[in-house]
Amino acid sequence: MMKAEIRNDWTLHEVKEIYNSPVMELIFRGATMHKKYQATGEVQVCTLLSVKTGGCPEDCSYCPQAARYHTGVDAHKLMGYEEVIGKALDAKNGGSTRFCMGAAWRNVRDNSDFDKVIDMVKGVNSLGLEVCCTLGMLSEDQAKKLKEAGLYAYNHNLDTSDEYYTDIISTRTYDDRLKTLDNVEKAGLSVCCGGIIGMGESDEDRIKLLYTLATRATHPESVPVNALVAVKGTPLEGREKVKVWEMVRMIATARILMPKAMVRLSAGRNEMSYEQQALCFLAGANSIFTGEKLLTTPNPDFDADKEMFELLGLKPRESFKVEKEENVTV
Ligand code: SAM
Ligand code: DTB
Ligand code: SF4
Repeated sequence: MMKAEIRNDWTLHEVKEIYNSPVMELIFRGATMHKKYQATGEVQVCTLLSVKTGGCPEDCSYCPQAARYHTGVDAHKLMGYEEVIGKALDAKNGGSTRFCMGAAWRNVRDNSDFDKVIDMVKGVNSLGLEVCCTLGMLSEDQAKKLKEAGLYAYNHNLDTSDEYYTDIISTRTYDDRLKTLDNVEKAGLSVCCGGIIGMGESDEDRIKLLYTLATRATHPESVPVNALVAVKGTPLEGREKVKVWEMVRMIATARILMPKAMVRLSAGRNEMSYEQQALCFLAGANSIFTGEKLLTTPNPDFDADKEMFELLGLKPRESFKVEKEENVTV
């Protein structure tokens, strides 16, 4: 009997075998799954905005926004409503369908800043954009409030394996992270959860991260794969640049394990040629961040991405596509 392809019972051994297969074979398999479960040639275009930058109390070794590292990122208080809506409109006019607001917070607190974020979510939602937030840890009640305000997805990355996590962050645990993901799910929000490669982790750590994501009761709706942006002043400054083959391996494995997820080629694109990005799309990536900045670091500019889309024959995916498909009655 044919094995089902949407599975939550992957074994670590199976994930390892897929991840370690010869890279051409892996790309072919990722591309095959992509063609079967996704509209090839369609790429989800998302834009990030850091609504609260820097001054974060956490010690994530990769992060330029941690207050304890001297990275030259200025700390700002929460942006105002009008400015955020203006940026969201710019993103929409630039062809983006998902707008993700990030805050350099350890966790959400029930204060006036949260009320302001709730208003921002309402405002961005009313523009017809899929709204996403990444605000740190969240209670179930807070997740529900965001959902009621019109939030579509919540980004909360596991970043790496459970074992390697303690080498990267000491101010919170992997279980804290998992708890927030559960709260997000309970509120009926889409989960966006992925990781970073290039932090000194082993292949085993990468495999374990993918295994953890793919064996959740429900696969994340989107899986960002970030290449470390090694920022000066962070403990990970000077790390060697991630090779395209490592990105391809992560992306193709994610596509094979979680065929229906949006696999996002996230941080690191600024350092990649069109050819390298094309390989990632072929392997199964179907989402990117556009706009000249990620949260604090540079991203390819609008014209470069436009040129790449034209060259590769890619077109932007429409917003709320899954829901539209679910609502179609034949
Ligand atoms: N403070 C919230 C949190 O940590 O969940 C939200 C913002 S945080 C900057 C969002 C994600 O960005 C992190 O989980 C991490 O995966 C990613 N990130 C941060 N700095 C990065 C870097 N230098 N390179 C690649 N990804 C990075
Ligand atoms: C994700 O996985 N990558 C984005 C988004 N989710 C929030 C953030 C990347 C941040 C890269 C470093 C910076 O620009 O500060
Ligand atoms: Fe703070 Fe998030 Fe950066 Fe960690 S990744 S230091 S929690 S902003």
